Amino acid sequence: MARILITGVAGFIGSHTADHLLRAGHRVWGVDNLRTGHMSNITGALAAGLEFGKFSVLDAARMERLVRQARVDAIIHLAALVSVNESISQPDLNFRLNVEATHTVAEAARHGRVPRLVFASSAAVYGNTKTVPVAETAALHPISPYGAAKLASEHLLLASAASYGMTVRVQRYFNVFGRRQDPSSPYSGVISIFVRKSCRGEPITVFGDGRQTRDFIAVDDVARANVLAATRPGVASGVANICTGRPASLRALLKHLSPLPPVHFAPARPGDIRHSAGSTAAARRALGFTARSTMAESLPDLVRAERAGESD
Ligand code: UD2
Repeated sequence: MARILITGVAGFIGSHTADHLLRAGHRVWGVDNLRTGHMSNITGALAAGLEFGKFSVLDAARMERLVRQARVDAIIHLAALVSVNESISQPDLNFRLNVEATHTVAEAARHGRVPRLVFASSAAVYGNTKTVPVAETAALHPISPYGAAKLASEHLLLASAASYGMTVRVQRYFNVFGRRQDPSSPYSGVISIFVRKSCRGEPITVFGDGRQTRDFIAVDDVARANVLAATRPGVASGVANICTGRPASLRALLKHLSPLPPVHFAPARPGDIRHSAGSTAAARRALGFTARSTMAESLPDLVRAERAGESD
């Protein structure tokens, strides 16, 4: 069984990743400064043995101490500023939380001789790509400070891999959805927003004509991809999209909402991309990963959880 450290463990993706690792019998440490994460996300993980520390990954001394003491086999670095809009309004904070923090984690891994590091990157590194599905070899032209910081972090980590011999897996997540994604934030994913409003009978707003498509991937699939990247034997450094390869339109999403709340149409958001989907080949080849659940299969579970007022 492996010894794994998750940064950003109390966040949406971090908490699900911890649950999956613990269920598989691994030993898990987690850190989170609770800026956007919530302790309620890790109630189950704590009960299942998660060892939690509340501090920022920018605290280099504490990070290094923890990495040395826990003698971890892998770090899954998920701690980040996660909102594209916040990165635009606060570029300094974006730089600190999405670039400097990655460097601090990479240095803790180097000093602690951690053999493997898994990094949460994003489809935002591609920018307005015209190619669908987009492969990892496509041109990278991020159009937000967030996307630029994720790309800078990818380069820093892959250079660490080349210089110091650790294995680095870069995971480019597409549109992740599922339980514990905070729908009260205006920057939350469209699925969380629509599911909450549908359950409350509140009107929803579709920006644009609703024919735009996204590669929606369930958080359980993303957590499984993280577990594979951190624990699968014989994995080499590299980059992979974490996506389904099967895009769906907002209109298709509306068909699965029951009851369907009143729908308003508004002009498309500035900068909104029309179609987004990823190529799945690299993740299959490098990690043996294929997404299992579809949006249609996952939605009823999400609706049930929302109705029951469950946070997990
Ligand atoms: C996703 C990521 C973002 C960044 C970006 C890169 C999420 C939540 N966001 O943004 O972090 O990586 O991809 O390309 O995964 N919409 C509505 N009504 C609403 C909310 C959204 O019509 O109330 C539309 C929105 O205009 C867009 C689509 O739904 O066309 C998806 O929006 P989103 O905010 O869930 O995700 P996206 O792809 O803009």
